[in-house]
Amino acid sequence: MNVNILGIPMDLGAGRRGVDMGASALRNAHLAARLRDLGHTVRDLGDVDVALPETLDKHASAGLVFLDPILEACRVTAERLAALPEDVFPVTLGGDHSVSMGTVTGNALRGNPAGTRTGLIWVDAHTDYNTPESSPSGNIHGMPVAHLTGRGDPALVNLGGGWHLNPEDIVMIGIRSVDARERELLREAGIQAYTMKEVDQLGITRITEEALERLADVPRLHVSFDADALDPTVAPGVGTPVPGGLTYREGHLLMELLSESGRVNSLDIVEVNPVLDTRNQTAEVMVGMAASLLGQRIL
Ligand code: B3U
Ligand code: MN
Ligand code: MN
Repeated sequence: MNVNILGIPMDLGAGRRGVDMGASALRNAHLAARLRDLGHTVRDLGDVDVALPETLDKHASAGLVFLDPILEACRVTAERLAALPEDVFPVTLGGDHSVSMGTVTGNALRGNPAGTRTGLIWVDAHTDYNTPESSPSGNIHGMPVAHLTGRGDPALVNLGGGWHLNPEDIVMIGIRSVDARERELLREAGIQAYTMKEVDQLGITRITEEALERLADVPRLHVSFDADALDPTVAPGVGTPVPGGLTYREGHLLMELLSESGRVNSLDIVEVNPVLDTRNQTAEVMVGMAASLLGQRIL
């Protein structure tokens, strides 16, 4: 496959500094070489320009912290991804999870300016379904999925022109931290979210099968993997660690099963925070997850 890597070194959407260095940490953990070893043709497209928080006034407009520079980075990200040839598999490196408003939109718009129907597999401890009104923090990394489905700030909602995700085309896995109002919004929208309780009860194999079955008619699938979905013992370098996450083996199994399905077209790796990490462990683990999604086999 032709794999293209694009970094979005942005921490404006997160509550603490450091995930802007995530893309660099993932490159340092030999992402490109690992994917080349699997037989892929890998090209690194470099980074999208992102404003530094030190150069900006930190103020929230209408409940959104750093709205304008985040909007701009997402707009450029979407534009770059939409312009790629259709056979490319983009691997986008965050950055905080607000980058996914740009990545999911750009991948949907590739080869089709009106936007192709896309299924989203959101691997995360959090549902990231807050709106500016429901958010307890104003941090935009807690809001990307709501905006992708067309709710929230009008400018962010309009990143894809009229294109949006259908709530029924979203499956979340690894969930264990949801805000009170966010829970109501998720229920109203009818989004399928597998919490850690379901991971324990049903197992990753059944959950992945159900997810692929639910998305059976959806032509394009995007995986957005927030490093905090993994247990903090496995992935300590994240800004908002939540105990009780996916094990190393569950994370790999999920990626291996998705890989075997042959249906995934693009991947985000987000929320890796080298400042809080131990010897780049989290970036190394996440590179392993990407390798499993892109065809790494034990035998
Ligand atoms: N739900 C909280 C916390 C949060 C969401 N995503 C992350 N943290 N990484 C919020 O601020 O919206
Ligand atoms: Mn997230
Ligand atoms: Mn998260």
